Amino acid sequence: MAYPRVLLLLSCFFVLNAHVNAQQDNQKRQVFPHTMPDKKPDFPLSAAMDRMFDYPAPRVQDNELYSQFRFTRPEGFDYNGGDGTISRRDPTRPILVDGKYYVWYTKRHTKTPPIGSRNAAQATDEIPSTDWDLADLWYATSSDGFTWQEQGVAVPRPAKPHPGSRSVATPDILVWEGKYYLYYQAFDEPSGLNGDLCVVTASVADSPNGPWQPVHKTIIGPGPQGDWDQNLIHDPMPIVYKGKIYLYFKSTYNKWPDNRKNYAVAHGLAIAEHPLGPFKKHPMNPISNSGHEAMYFPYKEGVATVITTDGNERNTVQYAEDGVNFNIASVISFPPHAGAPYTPDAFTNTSYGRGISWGLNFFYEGGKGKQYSVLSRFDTDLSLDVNETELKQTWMGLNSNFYFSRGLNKEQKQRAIQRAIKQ
Ligand code: AAL
Repeated sequence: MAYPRVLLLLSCFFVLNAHVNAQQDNQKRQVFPHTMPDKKPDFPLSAAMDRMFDYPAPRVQDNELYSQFRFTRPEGFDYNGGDGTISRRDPTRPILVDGKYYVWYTKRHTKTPPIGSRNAAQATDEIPSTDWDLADLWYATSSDGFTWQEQGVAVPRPAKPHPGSRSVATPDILVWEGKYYLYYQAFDEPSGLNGDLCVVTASVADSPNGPWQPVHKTIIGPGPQGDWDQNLIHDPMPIVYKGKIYLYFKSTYNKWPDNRKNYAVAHGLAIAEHPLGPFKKHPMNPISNSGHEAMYFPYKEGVATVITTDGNERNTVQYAEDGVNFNIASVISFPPHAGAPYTPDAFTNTSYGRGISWGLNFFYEGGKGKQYSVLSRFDTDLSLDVNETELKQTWMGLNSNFYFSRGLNKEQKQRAIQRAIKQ
C-alpha cells in the first residue's frame, strides 16, 4: 500500500510544480494565463481584464454578489378576477416576529380601475388616477413566506389636513428598540396631477399587529427648489447601520412639470439618530445614479444594493463599504420589480451583514383600462449563508416564445420595412 501513496504524492508534487512554473512563465512573458488567476496579474492588462479583478470575484459564478432571481406567485391574495379594482404593490421587507412573517403593502380597492396619471384631473374621491392612488396600507402574515393570510388594514388614509389624506403608499418597515415604524409615501392630491408629488411620513406601533399611530407630519420632505430632490421623496428603505438609521430614498428629477421625456432618477440617503428624525440628508446625495427601485441591505462591513429598471446602471448589484460610495459588483438579469428582501440583520446594527435570499416584490398586471398589480415572491442567492449553485449560473433558458412576445409593434415594423426597402 505504501508504494502507490508515495507515487500519488510525487505526482501531486509534479503537477503543482508544473502549475507554479507555468504561472511564473506567464508572468515573465506578460501573457494572461489559462488558469484563472486569483489576483490581478502584475503586468499591463486591457481595460476589461483589468476591471475584472475589481469585482468580488473574477468569475461571475464565484461572485457572492451575483445571482439569478426566481419568482413564485404567493397564495392567499384575491384580485377580484383581475378586473383592475383590487391592486397590491410595493411591499415592505418581510419581518419575522414570534414565528410569523409579516408584510405590509399598498392596497387599492376602488370601484373602478385607475384612469391613468395623464387623466388625473378627472380623478374623483372614488375614481383613482394611478394604481397607487386612493390606497391604504394593508398587511398579511405567513408561516412559510409562500402562503399568506391577509389580516386587514394597518394604516388607513388619515382625514384632511394630515399628510396622506388622498393616498398612503409604498411602505417600508423599521424595527428599533422594540417598536415598529412604517415609513410611507403620503399623497394629498391625485398622483399625476402635478407629477407624483408626495412626502414621506410614518406610523408607530408596539406590535406588528398594530394599532398604528400616525405621526401626522413629514419625516422626509423634498429639498429646496433647484435641488435634484425638490419635488418628491419616494421609496423609503431604512436600515440600521453604524448605530444610526440610514434611510435610502428615491427622487425623480429633470422633469417638471411631469415630463417623462427628460425624466431622470437617483437615490439619496438621509441619516437620523432616532426613527422619527430629524433626518439629515447626506451631503454627497444622490448616492446612486440609477434605479427606479432598489433593495439596500447590510452586507459584510458595508451596504449592498440591487438597482433595477432605470438608469445607466440598472440591473446591477452594487456595494459601498461606507454605505455611501457604491460601485458595481455584478450585472444581473430579470431582477424583481420593487423588491423588498427578508433581511433579519437590517435592524440589528450588525457589523457583518449576511445578505439576502428571498423577499417579496410586485408585478404589473391587467390590460389597457384594467391596470392593477400583484404581489410576488422572489428567491435569490445574494447571501453568505445560502449556496444555490443553480442560481449562480448565467444561462436563463428562455425560449423563443419569450423573445417573440417582445416583438415590434405595427408602426415599428412598418418603419423597419421602409428602411430595408430604401437601402
Ligand atoms: C412606484 C414607486 C413609488 C411611486 C409609485 C408608487 O414604482 O416609485 O410608489 O410613487 O410607483
